[in-house]
Amino acid sequence: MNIVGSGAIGGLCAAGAQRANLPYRAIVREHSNKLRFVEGLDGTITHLDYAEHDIAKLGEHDVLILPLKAFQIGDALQQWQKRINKATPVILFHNGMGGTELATTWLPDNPVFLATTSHGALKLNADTVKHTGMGSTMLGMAFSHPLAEKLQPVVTALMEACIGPVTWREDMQTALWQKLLINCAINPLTALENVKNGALANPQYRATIQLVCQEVCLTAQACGVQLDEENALEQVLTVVRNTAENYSSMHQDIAHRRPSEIDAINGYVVQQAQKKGIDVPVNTRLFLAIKAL
Ligand code: KPL
Repeated sequence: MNIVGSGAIGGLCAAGAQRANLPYRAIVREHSNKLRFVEGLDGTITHLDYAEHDIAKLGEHDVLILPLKAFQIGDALQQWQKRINKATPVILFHNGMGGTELATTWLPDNPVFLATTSHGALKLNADTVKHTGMGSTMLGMAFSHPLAEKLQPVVTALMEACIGPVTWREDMQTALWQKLLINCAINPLTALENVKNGALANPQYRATIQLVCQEVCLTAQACGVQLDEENALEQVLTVVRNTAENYSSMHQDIAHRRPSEIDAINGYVVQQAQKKGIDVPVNTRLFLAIKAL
């Protein structure tokens, strides 16, 4: 198993693999630091192992996991395309939407999986990640593939060890919209207000979160995806509570003056809503506010 990048979620995956004694290779992107330590929810520290030399090409028994930012996936796929076999399973693991389209463009022949998680994880510094909140991971195919049936149990078991519990989703697009809803509500608000996720439980944010939920549900429905509107607010608040001690990834990106995933999160909703002629004023306001930073 090959895990690319030094992000917080990649760190959780590598630590999970190491604790389960699964062979893995942590691959650092150019100009990035190596992650060294991952602090678990129980405070135990996992020291990550690094392959000393790079691999030339991945085969069909290698799995490639790309836990990257949404805007890094296109470049990564373009680069990895030349270094993998057509049968190498690839797992795209990012917030927001766009993974299916990128996989269709760059890896149309490979079995490509999509993963999304509600675990909270935070980079404390360049070499340390802390697991800050329990969540779960959804896994499904980006598009149908002849190897899907054979690979599903293998990839699910790997991901279960890395970042479980894992639910296999035949309706992955619905799972992605469910996670999109959560990111649309939590990420920009925590970044703009400079607060941890837990602060959003405060009643002062309730009306905004409720409106974000309504707008995302309406847009999803127009795109052919049925979200559970009645429970949408409660789903967001559950993640707020479970990851109360986390700073969201967008909070961290803005705080460290890095590019954020806003285009793939609220930006995606605004774009889809525009296409369908739906007004999404609150998502638009949050999108523009983050863009203006
Ligand atoms: O996905 C997340 C993120 O920060 O991007 C959540 C689940 C909201 C955890 O912070």
